[in-house]
Amino acid sequence: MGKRKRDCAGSTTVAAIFSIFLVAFTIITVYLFIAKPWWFPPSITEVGNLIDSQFHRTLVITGIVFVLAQLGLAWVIWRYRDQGKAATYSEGNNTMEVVWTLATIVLFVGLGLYAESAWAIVHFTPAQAGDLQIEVVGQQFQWNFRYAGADGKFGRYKTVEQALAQRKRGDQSATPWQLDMTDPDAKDDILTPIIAVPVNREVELLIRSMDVTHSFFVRELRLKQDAVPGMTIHMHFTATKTGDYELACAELCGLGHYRMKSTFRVLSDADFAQWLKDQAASQ
Ligand SMILES: [Cu+2]
Repeated sequence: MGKRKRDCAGSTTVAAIFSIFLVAFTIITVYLFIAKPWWFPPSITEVGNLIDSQFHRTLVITGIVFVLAQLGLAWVIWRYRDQGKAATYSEGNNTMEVVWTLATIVLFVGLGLYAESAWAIVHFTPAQAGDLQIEVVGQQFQWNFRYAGADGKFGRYKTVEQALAQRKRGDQSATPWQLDMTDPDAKDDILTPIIAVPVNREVELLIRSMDVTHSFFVRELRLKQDAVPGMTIHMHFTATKTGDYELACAELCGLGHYRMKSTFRVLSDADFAQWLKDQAASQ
């Protein structure tokens, strides 16, 4: 009888370990989000600031839910630990089911509506007239950029027929992604391996791809856009801080994907004009 009583006395250890672990885990997680030892680089666009504010709003709301849920779980584990009695069970509570389902819907839809304006500025509002257009072409495994030059017009690329005819004549390097130099608009186009933009001026990218899907991603712009073969996708922004930033391909595009990087450079007006002049001279 005495032995059986000891068997049924219940256990505090397992419940204590689990509860303490959950509380410690919650405190460490919250600390990492507040102290921010690892965080995004600062945004350099107004849209980026809007996105960051939205991110923080979402993080605060979901953070509060997270903390309450983890502490609640720790409390339940401790409160209903094995106390040597027969277990009771509940078959659920419809009111609570309805309440937390509705609360989740309100939260998600609300945050979505709140974020809509930041999304719309980039995706539904066209760029202003007179912005600086730059063509971006993704290719396994590099980025190519093109500026329209003094005439402000992008020249034609070779047609497939032109490239094929050139190949027949023995020039095996001919492809339809080379400028057609018989087009006067193409003569002053400037091709570059890195992209530079003037600070505080609206830039419109025309994003294309030669082969597979790539993705134009600069963390500081808070923008990421796929480059899709056969399409020209427009994206616009105004960078507000000079500096050199990393441009990466954010779409797994083949074995060399990891080295598909370039530099995104934001320059003052004078530096940009000089840079473009240097690039033109080296064509
Ligand atoms: Cu790529």
